[in-house]
Amino acid sequence: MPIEVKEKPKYAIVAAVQLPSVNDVEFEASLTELRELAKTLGYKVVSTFVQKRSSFDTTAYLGVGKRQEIRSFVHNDSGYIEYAESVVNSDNREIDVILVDHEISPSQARNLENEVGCEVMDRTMVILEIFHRNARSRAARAQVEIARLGYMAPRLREAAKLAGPQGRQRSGVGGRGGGESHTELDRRKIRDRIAELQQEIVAMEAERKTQRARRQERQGLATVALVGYTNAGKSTLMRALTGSEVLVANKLFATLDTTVRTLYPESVPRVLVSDTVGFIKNLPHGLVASFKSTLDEALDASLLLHVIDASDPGFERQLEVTNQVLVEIGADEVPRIRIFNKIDHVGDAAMQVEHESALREKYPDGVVMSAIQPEDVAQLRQQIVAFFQQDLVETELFLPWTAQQLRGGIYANCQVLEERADDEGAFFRVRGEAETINKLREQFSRVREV
Ligand SMILES: Nc1nc2c(ncn2[C@@H]2O[C@H](COP(=O)(O)OP(=O)(O)OP(=O)(O)O)[C@@H](O)[C@H]2O)c(=O)[nH]1
Ligand SMILES: [Mg+2]
Repeated sequence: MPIEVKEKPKYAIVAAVQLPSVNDVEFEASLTELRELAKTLGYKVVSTFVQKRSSFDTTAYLGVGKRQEIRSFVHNDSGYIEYAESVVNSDNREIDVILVDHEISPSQARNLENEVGCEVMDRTMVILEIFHRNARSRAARAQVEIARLGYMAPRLREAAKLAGPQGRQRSGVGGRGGGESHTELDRRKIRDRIAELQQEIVAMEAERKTQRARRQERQGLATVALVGYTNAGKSTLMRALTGSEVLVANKLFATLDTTVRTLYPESVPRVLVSDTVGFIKNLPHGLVASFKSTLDEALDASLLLHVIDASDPGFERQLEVTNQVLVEIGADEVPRIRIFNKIDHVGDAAMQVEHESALREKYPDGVVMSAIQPEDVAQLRQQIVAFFQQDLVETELFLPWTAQQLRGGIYANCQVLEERADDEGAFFRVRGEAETINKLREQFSRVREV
């Protein structure tokens, strides 16, 4: 059941175990990201509880002492102030949820929930919830629902236990109530529903493939896909490059569907740009699988624009995550341009210059820019067009006066460098894709034969 955001403020606390393999910087970055994710869901994070451990506690993720500390905080026990002065729930806020920065097992979640007396959501659940809210199209909705059901299935039994003999429904995890038979029934329903959704997706995919094939047939194969970490500025750049109105929002996972638009002003060859779903560290596995089809767009592209938020202190880690996902979906062979975006958002002017030169040194092939600077966008557009013009050929076409109705086709598909005429017809010196030019020649000769 989705959690309503609008009614009253929702308060959350964040809790995490720091394993020995994770350094402080990484650990902090991950916590910051979880807080961002929480904000996207409409939560106000009032406190963070961390604990260094060699491994997660098998019963309830956090150690017993930390659990008690959180319980006291949630219940605002008076003794708590002496216990840990640094974090006091002084405004006596009612904590709605504890967000845990790892994926934890169903029984760990249940035990923690029981012990601290407050709903627990793990990182996976948080991300699934955001995807669930942001999914718009039928395909995205179906994909998210499959991932959610897959996550929920093993948790049903735990939810039933938590609900107790009365079988009252609990929020969050989505249990239906007590009793084995109910759980089994629910599980079967989930399996059936997943199968049904998968069939729907297969059908939608076939449809999408046909559309894509038609599009490519019509417009050649010049396709670019914007990929990268969530909130990097992909949709902003998409808008700027295509003059279209795609959704831009300062929240995580604003885009869940792939949209396709033409590069604007139009170029020869015409270039199609697609925006894709953002990546994130530890993207739940169910979601990677679900969004594979959406990301196929990236696989099919001739060029990837890997957008990186250069103003984020953790940008290198984010860059790495995107690289990994691209390997996972088999798109690591596609040529790509790295775009270090939001340079305008880095500190003051001096810091921008310094950051930019450091980036240029480390990534000589990368582009350092700002999606909100029209000159930067124009330059990037030029670079994209140049990429696709590498393979263009320059040649001459002759169009007899009797076939002048085809003149528009030349202008629509090629860059006309020169046009001159004689008694028989018109000569065009053109630059275009070899395949397109051959098609035009075929057309001309057919007309002549008629
Ligand atoms: N200052 C600055 N802000 C930018 C720039 N590019 C994007 N933004 C802002 O960054 C936020 C995220 O931008 P989006 O374009 O929605 O990011 P996205 O990569 O599509 O994000 P998801 O769809 O969530 O994966 C928005 O608030 C944008 O206005 C930039 O070059 N400079
Ligand atoms: Mg977007």
